[in-house]
Amino acid sequence: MFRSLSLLMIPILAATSLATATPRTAWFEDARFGMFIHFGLYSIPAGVWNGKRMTRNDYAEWIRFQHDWPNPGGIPKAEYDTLLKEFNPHGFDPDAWIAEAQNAGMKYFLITAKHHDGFALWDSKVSDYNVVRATPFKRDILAELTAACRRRGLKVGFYYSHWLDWEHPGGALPPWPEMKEDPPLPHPSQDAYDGYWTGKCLPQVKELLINFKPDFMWFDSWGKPERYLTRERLGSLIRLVRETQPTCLINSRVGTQEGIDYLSMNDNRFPDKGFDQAWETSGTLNHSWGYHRLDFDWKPTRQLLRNLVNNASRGGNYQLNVGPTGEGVFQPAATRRLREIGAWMGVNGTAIHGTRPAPFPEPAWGRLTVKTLPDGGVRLHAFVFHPKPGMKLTITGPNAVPASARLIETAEPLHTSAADNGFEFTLPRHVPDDNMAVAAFDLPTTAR
Ligand code: FHN
Repeated sequence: MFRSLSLLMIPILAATSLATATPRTAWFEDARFGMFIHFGLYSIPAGVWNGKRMTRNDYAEWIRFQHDWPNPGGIPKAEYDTLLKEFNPHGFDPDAWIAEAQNAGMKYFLITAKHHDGFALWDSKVSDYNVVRATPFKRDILAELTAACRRRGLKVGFYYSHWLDWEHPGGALPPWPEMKEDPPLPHPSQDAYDGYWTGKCLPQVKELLINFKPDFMWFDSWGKPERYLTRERLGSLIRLVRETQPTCLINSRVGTQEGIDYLSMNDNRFPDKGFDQAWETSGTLNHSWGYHRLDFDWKPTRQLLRNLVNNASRGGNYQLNVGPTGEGVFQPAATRRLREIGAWMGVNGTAIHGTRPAPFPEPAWGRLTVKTLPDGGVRLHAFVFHPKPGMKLTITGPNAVPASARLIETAEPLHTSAADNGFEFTLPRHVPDDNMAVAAFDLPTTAR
């Protein structure tokens, strides 16, 4: 029994609001897990051009710019644009993509509406450089995917490369404008960049907001983008989103932390502490974001699950990326991982979705989350890394022994007892998974 109702409830309820669940970001924080998709013209060459593997960061979606690096400009535009005629992903099935996301336990879906190469995946009236007007495929990929998300109850968001656009002469920035290249790479003038900003970027973002009413936008910049992403330009972009689609969330990679809704970590970076606002990590299944035919560097499912648990326990989301092939299908290695995660989430997702970080010290043996139950009770979850039968573990912080304790997967009850500044629990003789065991502890009704 808890020594004091108020002592227990205060820290736990404080924790549930700690992650600043404002009305706008509440769904995002409850969701915790989403799918990221990189798909575009670059999915066809898939990291290889004229039989030669791309150089530098080996991200397939960068092939236009950095193939044969440091040759400035990479693949000439006219040559790259031959991909337009080839873009015809017969295997694209929006419902199949969204079903994979949903079955993996993902609650939202994010796709590259336009990546750095400037190619748009919707029927843009602003630029003909898009899937409907410039390719034989002619289908509005974003419209179809948005409809599939709405049908299945997933939130939808768009990646939009606002900073770089290699198709528009004014937006064709080298990747890191502050970098000194030898010879120096050409930079557009501020006037030329304005041509891109007001002639393509802002009107295309407006189109996305009006046509699809996205739940969130994921803008992309890094390093020191302020030479082009000035306060004034960023102000115009953020205002546009707020005025056109007030519920739409904006991430920090827009280029500022002012006036945004959630922080985006650097790619594949999983911080060891949370933040006092909503945040996420976008991560890859292998190395490249876009489909790369020579990328065999697949991460094991247990590592992906660990990333998810680490972030959730620290109040963060995880956006796991898939790079569909030029045919528009997921690679078997991606599908297997998504389904393994889905099997795990089908059992343990309750300890991830709708949770907040526990207000207790993070144990060395694993991670904790809490959630408020519909009847007002509070449930604490413990993720035990590398569990061993009979292990005795302590959770420091709660001032009482829980009313009930069990492994989520098997419902096997766990023995608990009071310990200094917390309680101790014992894993059973049979642990169902030697990577991670997930336990749930209910607070006694008398504590409500
Ligand atoms: O340059 C991009 C990269 O291609 C990819 O889209 C990632 C996803 O976070 N963002 C940029 C690099 O940080």
